[in-house]
Amino acid sequence: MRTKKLSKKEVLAKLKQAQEKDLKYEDGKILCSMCTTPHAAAKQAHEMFLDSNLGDPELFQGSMQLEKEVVAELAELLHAPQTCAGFIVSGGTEANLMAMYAARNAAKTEAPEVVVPESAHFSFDKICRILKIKQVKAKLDADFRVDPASVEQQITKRTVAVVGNAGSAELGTVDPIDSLSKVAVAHGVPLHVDAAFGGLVLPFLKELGYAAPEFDFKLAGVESVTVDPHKMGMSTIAAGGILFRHSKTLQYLKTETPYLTQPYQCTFVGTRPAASAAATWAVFASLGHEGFKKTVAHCMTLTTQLYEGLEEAGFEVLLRPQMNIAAFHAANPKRLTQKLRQKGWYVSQVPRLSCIRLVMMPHTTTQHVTDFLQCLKQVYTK
Ligand code: 0PR
Repeated sequence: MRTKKLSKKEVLAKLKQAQEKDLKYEDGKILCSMCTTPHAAAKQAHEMFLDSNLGDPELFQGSMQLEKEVVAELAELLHAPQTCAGFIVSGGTEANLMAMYAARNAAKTEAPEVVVPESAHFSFDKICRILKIKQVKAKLDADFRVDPASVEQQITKRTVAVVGNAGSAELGTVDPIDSLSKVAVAHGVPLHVDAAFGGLVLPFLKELGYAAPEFDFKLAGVESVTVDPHKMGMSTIAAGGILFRHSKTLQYLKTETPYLTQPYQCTFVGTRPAASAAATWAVFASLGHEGFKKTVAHCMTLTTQLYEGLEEAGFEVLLRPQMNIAAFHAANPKRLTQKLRQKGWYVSQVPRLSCIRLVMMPHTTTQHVTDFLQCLKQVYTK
């Protein structure tokens, strides 16, 4: 630690200097992120609850109430029954971890296995390593959705859970959750749905006239769902969400916390920011259902603009986007990513699929898409 302290002015100047090096969502050059500029109400709430800790909730009963209310709103949106339970956690990774931990502990199997789609988020690689669960990958169909027959083939007596994507991180594809639910019920294993990104998109798509398959607790086999407010929820980082169909599942997550104000914790993170839970509550309260629908409509309009623009320019798009993520083939995705970066654009590549992937977030505008397409046409060489 430094021996000569800085003045208040110097501290601020240094912070500003660092912040200036960060990209700004509003500049529209970030086309690879699933996070976005938080809603103004979220920023305000975050600041108000900076020192509140959901890890010791009796000390912060107002914060605890906000978390309960926002979890109830998510539960209602995703058709969870009254018996459900959930938390605002640090992100999709912790949410998926909690779901897998509960499934593994409930099954009490010696050599646990989980069947995930080939397109599962890399958080499952970490989770399975930590929890010592064997990760078995099920094949995808031609539309990059998991093949339920392949999932069923991989189920053994050691399977503790099946995972489906409702908005894959790579392409935003929605696995056939209804079929997976039937497979899960038939084999008596819980189905976990990773809707970290799609959980706050899919519920609004149908109302907007887009095809939107069922993916939530309406389907009997769905035991848990990940849904992240710090992605399409326009909350502050870190706000993930985990919902369990039955609060009794929490028994498999409990750790005793003898000297805290509550006797046990279910989340992995101990000291937990109430700030991002309060921020999530504030966005939900400020936007309501109609506000979210409008945001999703905006992102989908841009996705169509992008998709059509890519096709018109002769790019080979991978699939008609199911959500606000588009992707196109590139002969050398790494080189193209670098070329675009030299022009200030940040896109991501999926080497496995030899493609470039673009996420249309609330901060993106029509002008950004137009500018990007123009630049892409200039720098692309086969
Ligand atoms: N599940 C899905 C479907 C996801 O898309 C992600 C994150 C996770 C789980 C894990 O969530 P956390 O990162 O909250 O733990 N998907 C992106 C990723 O691959 C998120 C992201 C965000 C990527 C910002 C880039 C970026 O700049 O990490």
